[in-house]
Amino acid sequence: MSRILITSALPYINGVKHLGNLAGSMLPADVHARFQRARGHEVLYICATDEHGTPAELAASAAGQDVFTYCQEQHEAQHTIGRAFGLSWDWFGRSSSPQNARLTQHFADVLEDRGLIEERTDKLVYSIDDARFLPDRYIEGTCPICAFEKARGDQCDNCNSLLDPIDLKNPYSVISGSRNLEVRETRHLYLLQSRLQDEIRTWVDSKAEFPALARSIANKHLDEGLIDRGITRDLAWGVPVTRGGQPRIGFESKVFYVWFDAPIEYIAATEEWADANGGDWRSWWRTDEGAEGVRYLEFMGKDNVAFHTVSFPATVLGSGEPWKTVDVLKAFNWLNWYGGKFSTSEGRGVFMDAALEILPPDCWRWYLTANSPEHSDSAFTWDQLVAAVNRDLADVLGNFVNRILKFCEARFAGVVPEGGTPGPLEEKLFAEVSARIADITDQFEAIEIRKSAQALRSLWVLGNEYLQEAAPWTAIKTDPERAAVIVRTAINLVGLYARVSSPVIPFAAEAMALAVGESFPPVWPTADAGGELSRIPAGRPVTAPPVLFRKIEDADIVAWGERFGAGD
Ligand code: B3M
Ligand code: ZN
Repeated sequence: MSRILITSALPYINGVKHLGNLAGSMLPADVHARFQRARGHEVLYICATDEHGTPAELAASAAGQDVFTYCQEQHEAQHTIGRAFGLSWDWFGRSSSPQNARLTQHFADVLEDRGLIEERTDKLVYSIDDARFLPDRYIEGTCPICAFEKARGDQCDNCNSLLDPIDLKNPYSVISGSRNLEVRETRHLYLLQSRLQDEIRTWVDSKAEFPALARSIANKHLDEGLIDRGITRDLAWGVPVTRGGQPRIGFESKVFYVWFDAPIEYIAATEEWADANGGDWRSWWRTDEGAEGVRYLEFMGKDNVAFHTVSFPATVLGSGEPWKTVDVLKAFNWLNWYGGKFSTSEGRGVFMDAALEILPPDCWRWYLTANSPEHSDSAFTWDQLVAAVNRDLADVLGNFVNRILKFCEARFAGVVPEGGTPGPLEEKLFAEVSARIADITDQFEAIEIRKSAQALRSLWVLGNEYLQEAAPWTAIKTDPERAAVIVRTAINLVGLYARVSSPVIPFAAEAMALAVGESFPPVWPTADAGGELSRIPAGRPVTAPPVLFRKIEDADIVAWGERFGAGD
């Protein structure tokens, strides 16, 4: 048994996440966590809301709430909806926790003690009417290059030039529209990443299991040369800047930058979990206190990779302390929405709460796994969703389960029949199922998301093929013992399906397990199908579950298309 630590990128606090966020971090992390638990490993799956920064402040004020109340409510909402999707977090924390504040301040202290943090003076745009410094994205004005009037502080969307906000002409605050702006000097802390260049490269090179996408993103930044990074901001909402436990002089109205404290929350959320459950968080994170043997996997979208292969390692390696670092970094591409992107700010696409209003969680989990934006972007389409639900889940899996259990109820009084011995058809089935179990296990182990789904589907298909060939409805008339073997074997297949499908469709898997009297959550099968398909003994009562998967109707698609504005 190994100890496996899993984290998925922390969803930002500003509202319920869309399906792209789910597909590219939390769902595949959950699938892997469920798989490894079934394998008998000790798994800790940690996630949290990422709560600091200007967008949270602005979202709160747009909602007419103070930022504490806003974050509290949004955290609860994300927690509830994640659970409804079956996300089996061992802890879903908050980056605004006291644990994270302490740990973030600790890292800053240690980094400064080691000469890796220094104070510098920046010139930033200050809005007198808003009484605050404006981050780049909250300043707009006329592009000094092409005269476009709505250029953003960091980039012009018209001519694509990268800009410095102090070069904009006629700048105004995006927050209030005020043009009453001036450039002011302000002091900030810089993490001297340039000094960690070699150490980080050696670290990246040592990570044999990093996939190509993660490695190439890391190397691109390293080849360009790491730049020192401002880790504080002129903001009220965040981790206060301290030195040795006291407010840092001159930094009373500043906080740490959200991307400095957010990854530290992976560790702090584990501490939150330990504080709530009496666990030992240090044995998961300190290699001098037991974390040496931990295998740590991170799941995230590709836009987060640089932060996890350069910035966060700079914090952790720079501390010189024995922290556990990531072994496997699984990065995802985008799930696109009808030619564009899912967008939180523009409310485009299907969001997690709305998704559950129209279909049960397993339908989404299956669809987003089978069509995972894994090795390239993938496009959401209603047609693919219909195919995934109606064909794979309803016609292939649901139909098989229902057919065999209904037959058992009708012809064997709902009791697994005894008698007979497996014949050539069963031997053939065992051989095929053995190969499929081995393949499914390999794909889950390798975190090949789409291939895991394909492998599962091809195992499901075997059930219908077997029933078609074995034809128990004919055998029952001429050879009841033969019919008994077939029904017993097929019911065992239902039990096996419940086990191997449980990482992806946990709700249906539990219903299947219950229907055939098996325990849940399950134990992963061996690849010895002969053994695995004779676990459920003759004499056990079984019941056909209520419809496992309802089919999507044409009328549903019309209604959903209108509701979500898809296709136009
Ligand atoms: N919150 C993802 C985002 O909002 C970011 C991930 C943090 S992981 C430490 O795009
Ligand atoms: Zn321009």
